[in-house]
Amino acid sequence: MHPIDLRLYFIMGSADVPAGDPLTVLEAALRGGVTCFQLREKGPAALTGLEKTAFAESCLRLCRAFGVSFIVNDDVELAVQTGADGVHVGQEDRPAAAVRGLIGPDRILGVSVHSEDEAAAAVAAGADYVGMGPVFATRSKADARAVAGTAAIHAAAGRFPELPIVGIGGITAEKSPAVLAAGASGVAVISAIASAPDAEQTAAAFLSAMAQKEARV
Ligand code: 3NM
Repeated sequence: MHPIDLRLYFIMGSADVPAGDPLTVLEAALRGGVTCFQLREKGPAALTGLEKTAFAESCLRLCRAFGVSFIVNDDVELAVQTGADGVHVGQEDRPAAAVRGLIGPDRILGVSVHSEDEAAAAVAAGADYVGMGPVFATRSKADARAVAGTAAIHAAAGRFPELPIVGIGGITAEKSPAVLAAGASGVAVISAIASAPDAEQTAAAFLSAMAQKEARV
């Protein structure tokens, strides 16, 4: 597997930046220090076909320029076609074990989970990391589950100490230290960065909030 730095995992699709240019936002987030990026093109306004492929290629180029891993949500074919570093799937997408078979052993496989049992199944299917949420209330996912707080992360981290876990859902810079304290390796973020007036400054604020937490431990 590629080494992947999950500490500040930015997720975005074009629909998450309705009023601006998503590539400008991605570049600003990368300048601010996001450590990993997932292209998540979802919803009624999502790009499809050649437009989606071209957008993915632009995102990939930017990520490469900053040495940041580029992960594609759900679309295994797009991930393979563009040479992405990995794929992320949810519980309602193609089964994780099937995706692992399609992408081979070297690409990163991430799986969204909501319980210890789903985390166990993801590990068995060959996941390299899991996303757990929603930690806090979110408006970025229409079909999000009930808010789970940090308890689910704490339980999963205790049972699978080697499994990298990223918290997701409603996470802000201020709330990010609590997610790490529960045992997560990082935080996954859409709106706090994609909707920020200054994505660069906001990404940097996340990293500094998390670094300060570590300095206190
Ligand atoms: N997955 P924001 S919550 C994509 O719980 C996604 O699995 C979730 O966006 C889960 O940072 C979520 O804007 C949305 O709250 C996260």
